[in-house]
Amino acid sequence: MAATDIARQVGEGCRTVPLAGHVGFDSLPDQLVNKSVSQGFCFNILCVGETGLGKSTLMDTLFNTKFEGEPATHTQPGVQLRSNTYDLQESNVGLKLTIVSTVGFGDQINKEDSYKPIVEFIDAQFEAYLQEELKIRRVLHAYHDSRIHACLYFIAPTGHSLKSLDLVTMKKLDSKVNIIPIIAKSDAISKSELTKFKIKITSELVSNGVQIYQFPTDDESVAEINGTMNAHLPFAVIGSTEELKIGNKMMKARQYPWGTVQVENEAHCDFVKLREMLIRVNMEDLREQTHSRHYELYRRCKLEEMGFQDTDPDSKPFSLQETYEAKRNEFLGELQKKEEEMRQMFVQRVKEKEAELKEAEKELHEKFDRLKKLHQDEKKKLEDKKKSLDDEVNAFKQRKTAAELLQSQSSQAGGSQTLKRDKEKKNNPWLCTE
Ligand SMILES: Nc1nc2c(ncn2[C@@H]2O[C@H](COP(=O)(O)OP(=O)(O)O)[C@@H](O)[C@H]2O)c(=O)[nH]1
Ligand SMILES: [Mg+2]
Repeated sequence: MAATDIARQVGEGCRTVPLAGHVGFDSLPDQLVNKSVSQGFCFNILCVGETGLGKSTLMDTLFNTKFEGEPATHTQPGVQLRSNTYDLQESNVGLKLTIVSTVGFGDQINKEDSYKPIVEFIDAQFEAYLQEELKIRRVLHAYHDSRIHACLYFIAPTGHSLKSLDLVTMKKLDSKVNIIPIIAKSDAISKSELTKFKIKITSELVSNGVQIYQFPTDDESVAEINGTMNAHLPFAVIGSTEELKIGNKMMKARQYPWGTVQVENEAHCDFVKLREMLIRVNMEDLREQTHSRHYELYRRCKLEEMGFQDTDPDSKPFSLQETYEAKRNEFLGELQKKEEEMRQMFVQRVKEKEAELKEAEKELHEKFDRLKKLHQDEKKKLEDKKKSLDDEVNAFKQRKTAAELLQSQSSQAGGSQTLKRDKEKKNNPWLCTE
């Protein structure tokens, strides 16, 4: 249902009645102011820009103080975000101010991923807020909201055009944060060059589809000034904490051999315009836009990613409970599917192992049979050899017996012949026996 329809319905059942006397609810705005003042406010600024472009100096100049911090070096291996929170007090209004600055931005040879730590930082603050919101016991009034309300993007005063690093970074950030582009150290650029540079930057932002923050013109009280200031973007600023006596007044200025540039002189730079727009006129709108536009987008994408929806596929309202149950059923279904898959896999693995074992057993049997046969063959060969040896032994024995017999016979025969010969010798001594 559209918001206007709801408004009409509420209006239809509602009658306007006059009051006979003072009731007191006209003090509601005052009550709100008092409550807000007692709670205090918080504002978080992100300064994105190359090292040495005057980020820290501008913050000191804007808030008329000296925030501590060492100047960053150009030797950082990557981009880091340095965050500091300060408690400031003006009249009876307390402000918890967080200044986040990019350290090492633009100092690497490969600048391809320079925007990533910035995007991650912004998302991390949204995520922390979302987690607080989703808690069962949430304490949002006491929660330190660290979401970035304004991103001051420092452009180098080259007078040429935007660097690709600037365009890529701003493009990546524009749906997450209110970008206010500013030309840093604008005392380094001449008046005519500055006018051309502003036009060039604006046209490049438009042609690359970079959405920068527009000061709101829907509130009548600020519509005129905001409308005029939108035309002055990007603001050309100068920062300085040095105070010089100009006339009979102490003023923030930068002194050069050829003259003095006054930070708060609108003829010299847009510093006053920036301070006016950022702090004095639109601080609340920047906070509001952060919550209702950028955080809302992050929250929506995140919840959709988690599977939450407002309507079902037939565009009927879908409650959180239904979404939860649908998700739970989907999860249980997936779990069951996974379980079944694992069971199947297990059975398959067991089968494979069984087949492997069977194969190994078969191979073992075959090996055993082979060895058994080899053994039998060997045994047979040995038996044959033994038999042939036995035969040989027997034959030898037979031959030996026969030889012995023959020898004994021949020795017997030899003995009778000797007797015969002795006899003959006796009868005939001249007989030669040999
Ligand atoms: N010319 C000029 N110099 C500036 C301006 N703002 C700061 N600086 C000088 O630039 C140098 C670096 O400034 P710093 O604030 O540390 O830069 P950061 O690294 O971006 O924080 C310092 O010497 C400042 O005095 C400016 O608007 N114009
Ligand atoms: Mg610095």
